[in-house]
Amino acid sequence: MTTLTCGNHSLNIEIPKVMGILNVTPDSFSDGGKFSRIDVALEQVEKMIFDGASIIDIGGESTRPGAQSVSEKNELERVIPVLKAIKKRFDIIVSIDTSKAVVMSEAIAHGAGIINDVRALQNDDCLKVLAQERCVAICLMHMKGLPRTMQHEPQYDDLIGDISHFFQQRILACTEAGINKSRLILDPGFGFGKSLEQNYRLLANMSKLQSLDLPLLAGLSRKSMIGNLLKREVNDRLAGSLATAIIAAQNGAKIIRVHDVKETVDTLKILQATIVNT
Ligand code: 9MG
Repeated sequence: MTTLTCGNHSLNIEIPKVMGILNVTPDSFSDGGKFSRIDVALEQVEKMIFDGASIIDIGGESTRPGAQSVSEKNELERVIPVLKAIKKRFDIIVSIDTSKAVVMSEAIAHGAGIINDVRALQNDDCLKVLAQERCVAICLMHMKGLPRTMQHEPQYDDLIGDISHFFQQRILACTEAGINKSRLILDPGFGFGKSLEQNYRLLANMSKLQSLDLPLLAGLSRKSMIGNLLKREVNDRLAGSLATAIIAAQNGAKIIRVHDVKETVDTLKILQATIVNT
């Protein structure tokens, strides 16, 4: 499969594409709420599009380790006005990072083309809402535990096997609910209930998840697995982020979720030029 239907856009993922992160949370771990005002958010989106982003991912609930949950009302107030403003001004695929059925439904009504759920549609009514909305792609992410506690000594019998098994179960839940498999994207969830060593084992073995026959998404940008290894603060992790992006793309990731769009697009162009000339 080389294209994904994302609302009224068709996304060719033969060559890896970049998803730019726009956080609209006040406590987001790396850009700390800088983009919560609509005009500033629009400027940031314009730059990400200019730099080569194919998708803009908006999140109204922080999923950083230890983060507090946010009410439905607050999440809607953070996300929907920004989504509306982006769709009015730009012709770009917008992904909404949410685990709440009401937010999914409202976001789709306002033009979201992808639902990015770190809880893989396990919350109430999510499967039902997305079964009704047939043109929207869905990213199912693997997370062990919940954001508040997920980094407390996560244990696996077989890291890749356990993640594969989780995906098989979630794919089945989707298809049984009436969601076509062709709409799904899988994300192994770097940093979500994985130790430092487990995250690098996952990165090294990510290609094994290709056997599930669905596009893979990887989000590694500025994460602790980079900062803890390199002893770098969050805004000093660009080199590490680019290294992980290139390894993920070489291991089959078709969408790379990042803060630094321009640098990641350049890095992926170098990879692509090398691949076509092998
Ligand atoms: C919202 N969010 C934060 N990190 C993420 C990741 O690695 N993948 C996806 N799909 N979403 C993420």
